[in-house]
Amino acid sequence: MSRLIVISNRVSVPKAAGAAGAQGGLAVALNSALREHRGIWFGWSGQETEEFNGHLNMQRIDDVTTATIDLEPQDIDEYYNGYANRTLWPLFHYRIDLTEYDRNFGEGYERVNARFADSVLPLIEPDDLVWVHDYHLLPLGSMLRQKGVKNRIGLFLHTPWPPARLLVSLPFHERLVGSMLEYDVIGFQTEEWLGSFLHYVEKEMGLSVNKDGTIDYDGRRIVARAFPIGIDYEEFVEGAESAEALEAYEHLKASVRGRKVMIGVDRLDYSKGLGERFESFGRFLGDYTDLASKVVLLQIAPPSRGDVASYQQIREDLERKTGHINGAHADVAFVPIRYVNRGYPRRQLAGFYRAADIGLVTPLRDGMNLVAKEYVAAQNPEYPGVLVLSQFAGAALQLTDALLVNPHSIEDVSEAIKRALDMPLAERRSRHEKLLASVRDEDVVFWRDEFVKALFGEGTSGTSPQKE
Ligand code: GDG
Repeated sequence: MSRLIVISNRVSVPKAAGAAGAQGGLAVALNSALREHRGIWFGWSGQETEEFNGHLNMQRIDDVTTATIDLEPQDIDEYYNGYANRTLWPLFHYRIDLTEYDRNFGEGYERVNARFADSVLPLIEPDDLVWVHDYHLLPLGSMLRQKGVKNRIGLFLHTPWPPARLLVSLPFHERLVGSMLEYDVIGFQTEEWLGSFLHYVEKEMGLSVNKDGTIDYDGRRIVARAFPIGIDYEEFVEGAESAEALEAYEHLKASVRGRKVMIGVDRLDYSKGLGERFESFGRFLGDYTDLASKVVLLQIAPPSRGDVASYQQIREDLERKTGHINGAHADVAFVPIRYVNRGYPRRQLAGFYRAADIGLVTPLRDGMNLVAKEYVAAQNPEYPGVLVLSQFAGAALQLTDALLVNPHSIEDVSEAIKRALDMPLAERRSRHEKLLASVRDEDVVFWRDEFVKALFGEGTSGTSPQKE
């Protein structure tokens, strides 16, 4: 069996056996694949060093090896806070108004990608499969090729891929996308993002796409495909039934004293549509004043990327909106929005999801959105809650039995809340059953195995002759 080399911006160091529940689903899935393949996970340690030295910090836990490097402050500024989070992230989430183009960011991005390539190079053996993750590392495959790596290399993009008309606003977009054609497999979350990528490739690069979605380029065949990511279903359901989850469930239920609970769980990010969600909830409270004291919105929003100005702004904006809505609709013994800027252990989170009558997942744009799937998995199938889901989340293409909404329309979301509250139990059950089947069958293990199979070259028409 080939070894697997996973490369991502950050490495989630596996916990010792028995403590796996403390990790996110993606880390669990990748770690188990790495264990099966005796693999290595390479990336940035998250630490700063005064001057880059390429020193590899290797750790081995069970059969998984992690290898990390430290980056210097300029790298972190230009590559991570800069090009990744101030240029590509907003652009890929259709926010060209927030997209910053700075030559130093672009240079820093290429420099750090080259540093990643140099550092990981000595770890790659001839039969290894190399799996690169996300928008931080788009040119990494081509840099590895330049250094003579002939292995199969794949990329999975966790974010959306923007329409060509938006992407062309990025200076040197041809260079960035051109570099991606050195991968053997390019994976997207959904057919929609895949379609936008293929459209760009045809229109801007003049390449032809075969009927099966493959692209012939420079004597090689590139597989571009959708691989919708899922959650670690088994782990999540087990967590939702744990003592910690039950305690969290009861704690929340007791605190709301019979009110209906709506829950939102999101990194504090402008792509998640939190401001619009709060406004919609405010509209609901205003339109249905008789229900206003009977509902509560619990919004868990751990801060992220606090070094970037647009993230500081969204934080201020949400604090203002929360204050405004609570000021208008609270009573002496009741506050409609509980807005919490911190994270909770996964099992507690599962208990909160289970206690919520409505899951509000309303991003303006999202590659997939795992919270929607976690909410479904955490429900009691006898008395399931209702998922209200943005049509602009990748998950909406699979979770078609949710109440799909336009998150920009506060009327639409407000009415969906009303519909969810009124939904008869039989309809809740039948919708939940179908949602659950999708979440269970297309879980993270399925996603990972499908990608690794494609990377291995299984099930693809035509071989990928290795480049000399
Ligand atoms: C990117 C893409 C894609 C959140 N708060 C807490 C907590 N979380 C966990 C959730 C969930 C994860 O973080 C968030 O995943 P999402 O998928 O919702 O969103 P992104 O972070 O933007 O992820 C996205 C994903 O990559 C995977 O490909 O789906 O589209 O943007 O698992 O539960 N976890 C804990 N405490 C919290 O308070 N423990």
